Amino acid sequence: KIRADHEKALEEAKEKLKKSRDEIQAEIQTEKNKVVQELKKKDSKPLPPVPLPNLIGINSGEPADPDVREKRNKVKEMMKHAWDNYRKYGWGHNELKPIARKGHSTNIFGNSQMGATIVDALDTLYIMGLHDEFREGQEWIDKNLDFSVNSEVSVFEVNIRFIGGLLAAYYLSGQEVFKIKAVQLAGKLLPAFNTPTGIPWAMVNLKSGVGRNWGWASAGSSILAEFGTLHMEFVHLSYLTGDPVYYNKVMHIRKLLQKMDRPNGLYPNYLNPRTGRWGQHHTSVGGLGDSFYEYLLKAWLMSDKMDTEARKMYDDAIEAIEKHLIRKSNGGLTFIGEWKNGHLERKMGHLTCFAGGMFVLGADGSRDDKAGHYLQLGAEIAHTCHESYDRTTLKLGPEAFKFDGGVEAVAVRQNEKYYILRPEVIETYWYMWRFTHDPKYRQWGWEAVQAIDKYCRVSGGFSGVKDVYSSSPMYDDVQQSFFLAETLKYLYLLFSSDDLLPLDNWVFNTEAHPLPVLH
Ligand code: DMJ
Repeated sequence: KIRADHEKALEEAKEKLKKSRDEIQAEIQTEKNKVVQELKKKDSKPLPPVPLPNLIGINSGEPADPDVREKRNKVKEMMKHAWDNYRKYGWGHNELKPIARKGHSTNIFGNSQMGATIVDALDTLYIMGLHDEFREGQEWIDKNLDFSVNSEVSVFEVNIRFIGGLLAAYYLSGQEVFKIKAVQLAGKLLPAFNTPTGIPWAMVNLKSGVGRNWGWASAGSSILAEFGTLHMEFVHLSYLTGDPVYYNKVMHIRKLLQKMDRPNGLYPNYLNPRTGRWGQHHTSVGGLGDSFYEYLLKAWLMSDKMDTEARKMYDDAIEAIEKHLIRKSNGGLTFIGEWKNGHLERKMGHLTCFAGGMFVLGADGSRDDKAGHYLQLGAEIAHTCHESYDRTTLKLGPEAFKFDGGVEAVAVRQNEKYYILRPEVIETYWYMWRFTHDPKYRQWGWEAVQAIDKYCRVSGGFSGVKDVYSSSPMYDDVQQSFFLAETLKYLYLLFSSDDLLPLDNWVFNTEAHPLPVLH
């Protein structure tokens, strides 16, 4: 039998070799397509229908004032410039190099072309009424976005940009493909939770499901802002699928955190997923900590204020932060420093500037009825962050700035002087605008539009700059996907009327993807 099989295989091989190279390749391609089609059929089983939440204000926002309308149109034009150039030079790649005019990627997206910019930009395109562009993105996602790839990605980044982006696109457009892709992708992230404690790894291989942590994180730890920024998307996944698995994963993290002692009431940024112990005692409202606090507040808001456990955790955390991390500089600027092993570092990151918006968003419903206090705190942070922009040559904010030794809201180290098209300061302007309607926030937002357009715009898109204090800055040649997802969206909302995505009905994830309140 063995000999017979062998002979048969040889015959087949001989037959094949008679064919031309092109014929053989065509046959291989047909076989591949068949496999892909089979997989698609298997994966795109329709999900059980659930009633859609109240989707209010997805097609509104036209401002009455012609001057504001003009500004809003300018932001839309910038979005078009960023998208068209990505479309032309980076299509399907994760991001764009606007000067080299080719695709760009970083290790957070793994080694695969997952079209991060397309997924991140979809909802911004939708609310701006760029429907042809939205459809192009949808088509690419339908045909090309495939998660069965041997690629190690960041669980946090994929969650906030891809799952958040797909869910928002689904809610806004009602197109099933986005929901199906979000659920498929979430399934690929679940193995990251297979750790002794249930605290997920920072990275997971989408194909093998093997997870691990960043080499640089304290003693093999997972990062607070990463495992603590899954809640909103995972609750929506359970809602849309009727499968509690996602909800259970994030609630398990919350329960575990609730049981742990916190030094001075503060959450350290590092937690070891094997031992369940804190790593280095470093607390930050900027990088490594930021969106954990944001998601506690937003879990409460997204639950129509029913999740009072999340609100309590938020209130406790913010009180400790105010006590230990928030100070006033000699010049009267309120800043949020970083806590490192019992010592306050008087430095604030651009990332930390989102907290102004968070404070004002959390003012209503605050403990001891301190709404006025949090509104004021939000305004003070917005002012400080505006100063960090205003004290530069380009009127764009540095990555980090100090309040030490006579320095106020200014970057000192060369490697902290860059601006990479980040959104946080503009995000805070927008929240402050929505809650106060003080015209200075639109004024500050407009200053940022002009500076970005003047110094970051190049013919191939938008680029970050390496030194905001230099009058002839060098470009970093990266158009970050969050520029389209967040920076331009917040600017557009800032110059829209409040009936576009009203905050009573929508909660924005940390990548500015709006998810509806689940009443
Ligand atoms: C975004 O990807 C998200 O806002 C994240 O929470 C931290 N910051 C970047 C953009 O600066």
